[in-house]
Amino acid sequence: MNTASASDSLRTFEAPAGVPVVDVDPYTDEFLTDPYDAHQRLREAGPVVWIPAYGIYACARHDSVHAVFNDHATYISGAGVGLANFNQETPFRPKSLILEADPPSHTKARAILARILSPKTVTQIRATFTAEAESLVDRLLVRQAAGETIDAVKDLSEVYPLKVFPDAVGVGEANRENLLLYGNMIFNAFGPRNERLQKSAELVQPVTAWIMAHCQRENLLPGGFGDLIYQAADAGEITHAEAPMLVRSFLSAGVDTTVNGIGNAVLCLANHPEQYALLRADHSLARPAFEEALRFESAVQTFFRTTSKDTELFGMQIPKDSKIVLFLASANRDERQWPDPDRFDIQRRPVGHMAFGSGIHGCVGQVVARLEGEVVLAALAKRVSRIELLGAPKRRLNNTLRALASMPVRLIPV
Ligand code: OVV
Repeated sequence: MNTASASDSLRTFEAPAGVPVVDVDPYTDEFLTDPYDAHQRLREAGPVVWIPAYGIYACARHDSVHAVFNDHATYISGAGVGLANFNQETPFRPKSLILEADPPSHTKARAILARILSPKTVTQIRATFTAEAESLVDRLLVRQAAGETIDAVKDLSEVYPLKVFPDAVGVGEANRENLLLYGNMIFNAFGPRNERLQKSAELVQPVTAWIMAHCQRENLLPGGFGDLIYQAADAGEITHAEAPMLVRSFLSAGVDTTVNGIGNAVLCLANHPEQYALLRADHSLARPAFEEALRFESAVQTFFRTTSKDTELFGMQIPKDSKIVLFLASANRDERQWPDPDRFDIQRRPVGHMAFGSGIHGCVGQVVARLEGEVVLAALAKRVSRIELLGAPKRRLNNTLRALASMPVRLIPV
């Protein structure tokens, strides 16, 4: 049992010999609000450390996070990529055929999703995604001119992915905000069964049937990403029973990630006006700016692996069936990897960042995610000379995501 929370006082787990102990709880409000000092403590303690509150190993350095991601035979995903060990407890929903799977079954699912979310697809959707970003920013400027206060989260970073991604998957217009409730719950569920998960599960409960219905072929428009999954089933690549499960992966992973990737990027640019000025002067920086925002404020903060055998990692002995949490956001601020890591610098080109993971499970949707980020930032750069925060942005605390609830802004038109 490793689902105890740190508030179950005294119920901590004995440290394995020789592994540095770091007494943090990565799921408190304080940690999630500002994780960066704790990340540094975790990194300084060593490449592999022990978190007693949950009885788990942790990697917070770039080299150790990279090493675990790139040894998928030792560090498996099939026992879950959150705190829960599916070898010891039943998953709260049927396992994802791609996220919570290992080769060879993972390989088959991955090939289908990689083909659907390919660079060729991006060339086909780019013009539409660009036009939607530009028309959204135009409409925001009109509303603002009419006296409205614009919320860069509610009116931009949530609206844009909820328009373009479900359109591309082939989900109808009605009730798409259900996807936000679902994503919030899914990413909370990678953490402990705390109050945060409980509340998000209650909120999503009434819309679970809607989510599952939209994994079915009859509710997916012909030619969209969802329909393409069913075409792969028609072609015999997967069974027709597996098809809705792969559509579920689109609906789970494709919205709340980009919502917060874009939200965090806009916040970074609002907080660093000199960097926004560089983007304004050279719109081709939209893509590297989004990439740097992913490094600086990684939307997905953590994923776990489980050891498939007794192993050794950076000199530390780790027994079979141990859980290891990987702090992607900390790897992305590792001073051993990045010069001046706490500086947001859109000219950096942070190749090798861990925000999309690495190895065989590296984000299969990353070309679409990057497209969304790029075209939103480029649309802002074209039409907005400055982004002013009108008040403190509010976070939406999530066990896994670095998420925002609201960000009132003034967009100064060009
Ligand atoms: C990367 C990711 C996050 C959440 C859910 C899934 C994948 C899935 O495959 O369901």
